[in-house]
Amino acid sequence: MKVEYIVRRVKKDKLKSIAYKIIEGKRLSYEDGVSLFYDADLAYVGALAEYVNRKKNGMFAYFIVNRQINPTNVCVYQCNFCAFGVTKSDPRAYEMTLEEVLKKAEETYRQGGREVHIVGGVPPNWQVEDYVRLVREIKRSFPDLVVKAWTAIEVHHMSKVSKRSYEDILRELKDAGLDAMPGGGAEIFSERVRKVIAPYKANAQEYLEVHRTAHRLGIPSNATMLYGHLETYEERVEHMIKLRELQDETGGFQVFIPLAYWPEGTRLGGKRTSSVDDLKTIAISRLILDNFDHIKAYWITLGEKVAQIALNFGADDLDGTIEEEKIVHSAGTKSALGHSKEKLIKLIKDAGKVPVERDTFYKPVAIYG
Ligand code: V47
Repeated sequence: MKVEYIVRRVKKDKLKSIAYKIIEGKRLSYEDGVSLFYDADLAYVGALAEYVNRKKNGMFAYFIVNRQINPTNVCVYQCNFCAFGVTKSDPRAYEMTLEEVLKKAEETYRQGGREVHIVGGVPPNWQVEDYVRLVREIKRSFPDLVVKAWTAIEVHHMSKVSKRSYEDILRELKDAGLDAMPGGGAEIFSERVRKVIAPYKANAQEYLEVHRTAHRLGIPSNATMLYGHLETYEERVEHMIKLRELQDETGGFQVFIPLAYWPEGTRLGGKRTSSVDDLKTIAISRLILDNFDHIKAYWITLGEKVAQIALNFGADDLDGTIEEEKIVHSAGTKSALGHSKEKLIKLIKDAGKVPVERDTFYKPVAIYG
């Protein structure tokens, strides 16, 4: 269905004018984004988002053969939305040895994986050298594996405990073999909400400053937004616009990943997001973030079926095979793990898209036409 046909059918002038802006390639304002959340239905934002996505990515939808490694769940920050991080004395606390981490990296490499995504808690006793050593040893053992590691939260923490600048720390990590940074830790930038859900860790400005510094040093990174807890639609749009502003400045973000909140076992509690909210949030992010090439439908939080549908609502990437994931599984998701490459290819094909196996930097390594 042509997007112009969909625009003609919509009754509200405001929504019509937003659609014309999109067709003319003009940037949406904060008010436009808020209006899409409140006034537009899913089919409308979905059609517009898919129009934009196809202009950017054609019929391609991406995935990567990768593995997540969560080296420890011990965390000083104890965010209220998180069911993964525990204190050192908690009976659930664990810390992997370097050998255990390397064994996981080896498995990934042997299975044809291209990336290890390292994300975990922030333990009280870790020094900068502990974070650097992990990167250096993985890279030394498996030079071909891309190391996507440590969020802005960890980098800010390292800076705090060592009294060194973000730049200094990121340079050392890069020299050790850090190739890219994941987007975790953004949560929601609104100070009002952050005070309640994540009162102790890096704030919005600090998160953005770490990414700004990484981009300046040639370390590409990803961006996330945790939604579906206490934030308003206005705060979601404000979050996206802050990312869009930084992207205008640096161009260093590779992909935006909306993360649906899972409440089980968290201190914050609450309800799960609806699939309509998930798809609308993905679609609206595609429309607001005009300077991001990619939007990820993270199947761990969305579930495979919604992630698959999202590929027709503005998303063009499914993340990857992942193998292991503890953060959202601690909070209740039942997404099965250890998906084969073939399973992801089938999910994408059944969504009517052309599967592209990519590397961390969205360079295609195989097209399954
Ligand atoms: O920052 C924590 C989220 C993030 C919950 O960069 C939760 O490619 C839902 O950032 N319900 C870490 N989400 C994971 C992450 C990520 C994942 C996949 C790909 C990339 C990438 C990054 O997980 C945290 C937080 O926002 N999280 N608890 C929860 N209860």
